[in-house]
Amino acid sequence: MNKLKQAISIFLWVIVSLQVSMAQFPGASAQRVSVALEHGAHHLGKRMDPQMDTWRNYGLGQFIHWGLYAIPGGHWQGKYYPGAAEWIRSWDQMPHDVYDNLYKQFDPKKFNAKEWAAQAKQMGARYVIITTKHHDGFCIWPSQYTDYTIANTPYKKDVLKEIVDAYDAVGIDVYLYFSIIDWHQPGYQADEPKTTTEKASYETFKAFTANQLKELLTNYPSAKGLWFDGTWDASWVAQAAFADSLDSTLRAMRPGLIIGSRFRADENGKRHFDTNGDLIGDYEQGWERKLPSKIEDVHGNDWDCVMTVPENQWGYHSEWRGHIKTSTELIEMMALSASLDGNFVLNFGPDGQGQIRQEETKLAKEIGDWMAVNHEAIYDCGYAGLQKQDWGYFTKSGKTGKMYLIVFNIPVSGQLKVKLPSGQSIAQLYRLDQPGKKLSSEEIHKNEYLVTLDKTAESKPFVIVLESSSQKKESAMQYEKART
Ligand code: JFZ
Repeated sequence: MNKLKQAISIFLWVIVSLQVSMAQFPGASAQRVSVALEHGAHHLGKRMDPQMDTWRNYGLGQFIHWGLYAIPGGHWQGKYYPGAAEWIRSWDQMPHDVYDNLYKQFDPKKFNAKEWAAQAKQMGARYVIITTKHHDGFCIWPSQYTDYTIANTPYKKDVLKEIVDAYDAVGIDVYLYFSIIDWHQPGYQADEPKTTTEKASYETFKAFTANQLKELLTNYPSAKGLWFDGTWDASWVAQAAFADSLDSTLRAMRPGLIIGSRFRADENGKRHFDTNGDLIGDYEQGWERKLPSKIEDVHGNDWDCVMTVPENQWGYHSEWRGHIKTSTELIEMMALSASLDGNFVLNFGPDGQGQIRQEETKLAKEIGDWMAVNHEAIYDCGYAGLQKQDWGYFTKSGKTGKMYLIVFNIPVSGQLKVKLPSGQSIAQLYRLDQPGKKLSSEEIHKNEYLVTLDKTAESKPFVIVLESSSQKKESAMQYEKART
């Protein structure tokens, strides 16, 4: 009898402790094997606070790369630099001392932050990421920790403040891009410091970096997050403990602060995803000039895709070569991003005078004209949970539950296939650009429909709103199932 009691209590103990260990990882499978990490992910799964909710609902953002590299614009002494314009300092044809004196010429006479913000607003961007300091180390704000700043240019004024104020004024949230790599700062090095002198010197660089970041959050209190870059060097990857503590300091300064996966590595040098495969930071920052193709690719994480107009130019290059993306291609990338729970961020590289080039202005206008009619299918929208079809992308509003068909390819039949989850039927179907006019659909299998389009030629992608209903409608499909 005693033995039986003992067996029962051991059994109960095993059940209870199993449940406790599973409860620690909601959403994770019971077989999850994990090692204890001091500097790994701080949260498993998505952050669900209001700030992060705002972030995931932006849909469209603008990236701006602006700095000294805009002056040479991808050329030096008449020669074309084939790399990304903002990297020209690393070109063997460009003498470092020449580049490092460009700041004496930085005097953007045509710079008007309000015009940039108005253009971004018209495009439909709901956030902007601005390069406060790129790899060259030049600061577009008057940092007190270095002389290599806007304050020592002929322009003198705080360009970053002008930009933050202008975007704030039109209701576009500001995020600050910051490069850890700093080619100008003494103490910075790419390799792990080895000698005592190198180590001491790298310590000064770490202190400098922390000071600049705290300064940015202090001076620009409306900024919602930091977008880190230049974090792949061995020297920085080895700084897991320092970066983790800096991360906490910055978050303590600004509750709700948003930082992506490109800031700190874990203690084993794992970047973006820690040793256990969990995302470090608040969203995945690895979708650079590339896009996922299916929902499984994003592993349930928030993410943004940052995209250039030509193949790989971020800063101003006066001579774009190769394929230049059209507004239709960019709108398709934005639609795909929304359909897989991501934000799409389009890059702009203003020139040395502070002007946004005509090609970019034209694209912004075309995207904005499309967004003016169709933004409802992008903002606050995410994965619809429906099977992808060849005509384009489904999105679903997290606020209204409405679904959207963003159509890029019309089949020769003129009919679009839609498969709804079982128990759902189509209640309303209309185009966003013709809301008064209902579209017709035919049920061809259970929960599977063909939507018939008018036979009109389309030159732009368009959106069909699908309001579904879970009310049991008598299915038109009365056929008996084939017996096999
Ligand atoms: C970096 C910068 O070097 C570049 O100049 C630009 O600012 C861009 C936004 O970021 O370049 C990268 C960084 C990461 C990847 C590719 C280019 N990546 O993860 O594929």
